[in-house]
Amino acid sequence: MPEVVISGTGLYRPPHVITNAELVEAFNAYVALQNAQHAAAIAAGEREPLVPSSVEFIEKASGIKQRYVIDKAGVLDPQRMYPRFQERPDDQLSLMAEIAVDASRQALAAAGKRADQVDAVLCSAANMQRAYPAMAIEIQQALGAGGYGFDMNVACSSATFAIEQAANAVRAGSANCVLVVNPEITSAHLEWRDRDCHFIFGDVCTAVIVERADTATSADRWQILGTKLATQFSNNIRNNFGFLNRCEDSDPNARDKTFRQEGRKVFKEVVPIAAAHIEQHLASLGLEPTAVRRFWLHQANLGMNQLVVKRLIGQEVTPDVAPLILDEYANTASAGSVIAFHHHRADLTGGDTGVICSFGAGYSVGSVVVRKLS
Ligand code: CO8
Repeated sequence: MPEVVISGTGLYRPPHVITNAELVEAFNAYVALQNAQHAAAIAAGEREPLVPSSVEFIEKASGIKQRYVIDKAGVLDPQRMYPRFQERPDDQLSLMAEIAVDASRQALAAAGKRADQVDAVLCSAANMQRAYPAMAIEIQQALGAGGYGFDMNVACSSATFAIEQAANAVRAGSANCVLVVNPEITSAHLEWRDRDCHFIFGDVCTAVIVERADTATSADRWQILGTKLATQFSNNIRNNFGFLNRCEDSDPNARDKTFRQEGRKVFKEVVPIAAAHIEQHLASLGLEPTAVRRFWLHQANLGMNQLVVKRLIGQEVTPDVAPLILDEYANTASAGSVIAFHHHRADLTGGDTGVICSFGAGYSVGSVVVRKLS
């Protein structure tokens, strides 16, 4: 079977930044409005008052300092508290495809590939903008790529799971060059009015070129030594939005129709699951965790990442070993570990080994062990 490499990555970063201070100001204005509107019910004990958020809590609990978003005004409007996007006609490129095309063109340029050399497009993300036609097929057409395309969703593990599908397609000979693209418009699934999670997510899109090693011309090639995927059902991160909602006569704005989680439980459960997964994957390749030069991990929580890597290498974790992009981008669902790989690999040299690893709702864990080729 042919060797497979990652030969280029791309990153679309939205134009707007929301700092924690801006976010908390808008959230607290929303809280004041709601409490004033429901003052009588609160005074009568029929309703709990909403409680303000704080910058200090957000930074201490998560490590997030800001996030990028496609629309800022809608999110920060205390009368609205979610992004405002304009519906597009069917003959116009859709929003997810637009940001995907941007990131994909960058990845193609980095890999030194033309779009017509791509023979599979996997659009893999935590949310899809519509049921069909597949986003991947629209992206394929917009780029001028050949072959086939399909959509995948494994929540925050969408990128790593897609990289395995891409590597398998190349190994099996059904494709020579695969584009994996992860448009994550998480601002649209986040409940910005919920104090427990309003700070968590940001928008972004990443793209990765996976191809045969013997056709790759990029100077920056990363051999895929192995991939390992695992899932285990949990309701601790859940979103009930779906196409049956209308038939169930459920409220489309009900709390369960956007992202919700039991954050504490997730934190406790993810650390042992992710650490054991990576350790087993490395062992299957004959590698010790201490031999890994860099861990590009899912970016959901600073403390969670430090604990995962500390379990693996048995010592305090520096940004050189496990770089953080969460402070700047927040949680970008499946794109987080790819952003870390995109920004923090240029200093590695031939022979260096690294692990790209995601953990997400499902639960799902996906790891990709790579080695820099010289
Ligand atoms: N401002 C001020 N105070 C607040 C706020 C706020 N915005 N929100 C909560 N508080 C208060 C609470 O009221 C509480 O007060 P008290 O102690 O008096 O009751 C106190 O702060 C502590 O609240 P929590 O216990 O909810 O806060 P945590 O310290 O647990 O932090 C986090 C919340 C940041 C969400 C944290 O639990 C976390 O990051 N958990 C990990 C889960 C995660 O990262 N989720 C992100 C999205 S899902 C995802 O990306 C996948 C993750 C991994 C999946 C697992 C696969 C195996």
